[in-house]
Amino acid sequence: MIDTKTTTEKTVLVYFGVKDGKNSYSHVLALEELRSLAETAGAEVVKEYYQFNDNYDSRFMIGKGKVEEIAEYVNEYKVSLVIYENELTYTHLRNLEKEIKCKILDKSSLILDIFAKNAKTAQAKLQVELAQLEYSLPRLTRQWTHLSKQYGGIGTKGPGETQIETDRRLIKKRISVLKEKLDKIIIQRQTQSFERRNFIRLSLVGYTNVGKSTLLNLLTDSDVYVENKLFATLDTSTRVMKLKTKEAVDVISKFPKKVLISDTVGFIKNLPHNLIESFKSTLSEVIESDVLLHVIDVSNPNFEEQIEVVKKTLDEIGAKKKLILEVFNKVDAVENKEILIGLSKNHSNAVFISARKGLNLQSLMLNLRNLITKDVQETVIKLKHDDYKGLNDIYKKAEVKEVKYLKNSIKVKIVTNKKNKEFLEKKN
Ligand SMILES: Nc1nc2c(ncn2[C@@H]2O[C@H](COP(=O)(O)OP(=O)(O)OP(=O)(O)O)[C@@H](O)[C@H]2O)c(=O)[nH]1
Ligand SMILES: [Mg+2]
Repeated sequence: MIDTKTTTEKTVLVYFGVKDGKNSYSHVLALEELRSLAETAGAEVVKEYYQFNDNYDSRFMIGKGKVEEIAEYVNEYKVSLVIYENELTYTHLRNLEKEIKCKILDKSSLILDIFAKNAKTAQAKLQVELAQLEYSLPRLTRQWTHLSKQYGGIGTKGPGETQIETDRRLIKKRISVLKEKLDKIIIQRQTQSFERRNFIRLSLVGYTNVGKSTLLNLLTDSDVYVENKLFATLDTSTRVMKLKTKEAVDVISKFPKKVLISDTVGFIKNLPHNLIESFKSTLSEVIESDVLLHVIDVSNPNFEEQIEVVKKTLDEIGAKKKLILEVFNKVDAVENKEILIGLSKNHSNAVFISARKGLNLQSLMLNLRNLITKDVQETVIKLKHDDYKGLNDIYKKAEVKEVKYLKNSIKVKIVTNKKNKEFLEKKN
């Protein structure tokens, strides 16, 4: 069980950067994001340290002198947690714990910790536990007292005390049990997704905290959890599109099918790989969608980098080739409107909206319609006169408009997207 009790801990952040002459400000945005993560997890950040060097220190990541400085500060101000922006190895952790007398985490374990706190459904809890165990496995040679420190993120106990006492073999066994349970969930989801074939399926994807859930609520007249915190959403919610403004309704009134929209977990730079792996079943909705709405927080000074991170993550989960509509959100929070004009020139297919204020919904629907209707096509497929299995397959994949039973063949008029059309044509 994951303990979700929260406490505030005095926390110090640390960043190491390789000197390359150009990104000497990289620490500013990186530390800002780390601070949001730490605060989301319930920490109170009291100081930030950073250092640039030609190479990282193999013992401590940052130089020994800096480590001593931090250790002194930790003692003097009774700091209970130090979080590194950089990924720490087993050796780093062991050496640092000898020097700095408090709990030490890196960004990956902090993210795992937040996921553990925010996991609500059985599936999300299983996925987080799996990721935590896999993260801990290469670090298990440490004494269990160290392990417990490493697990105990901010006010949580991690994947449970029992794991701390077990050995590597037992953890591996638990990992395989969790994987089996998750596989069953995937199979259940596949059955559900089969039932969803009669819908156009959209998924909202994007960096964390960009307004995906706010947009879902707006487009489906729902009330899913929205919060100015990172990783507020961990589970996929799927709803039927239900628009409130007449203009927007008019635009989509001629859609060939009803539209289903899914909101899902947000991405972040350096999302731990085992987290992506274990969240694959949650993200399967994204992979099966017809269109992805890539939501971008245009009011965030770092949005360009966030776009790249999202593209990279989509690539990792196998969704890069989907039809994607870029949705620049939070335009209401951008003071300098010139920025938006410049952007619209470079992203001619993008839409600029405010999900919170409901601005530009009609243009979002127009762009969506263009994208979908471009992809949806009418076609006629000819089958042998007794090929009922083929006919059944067509019903599964496409919307059937008309069936003509001729003497030697069956002619089926269908409406479907390009991918299914090609698949069915090849088959028959
Ligand atoms: N100013 C402004 N704020 C917005 C807009 N859309 C969303 N927000 C705010 O941004 C914050 C995050 O919104 P969410 O909808 O929870 O974002 P999300 O992408 O679902 O975030 P995660 O689930 O945590 O990844 C909330 O405080 C929202 O009120 C917008 O159009 N303008
Ligand atoms: Mg959300």
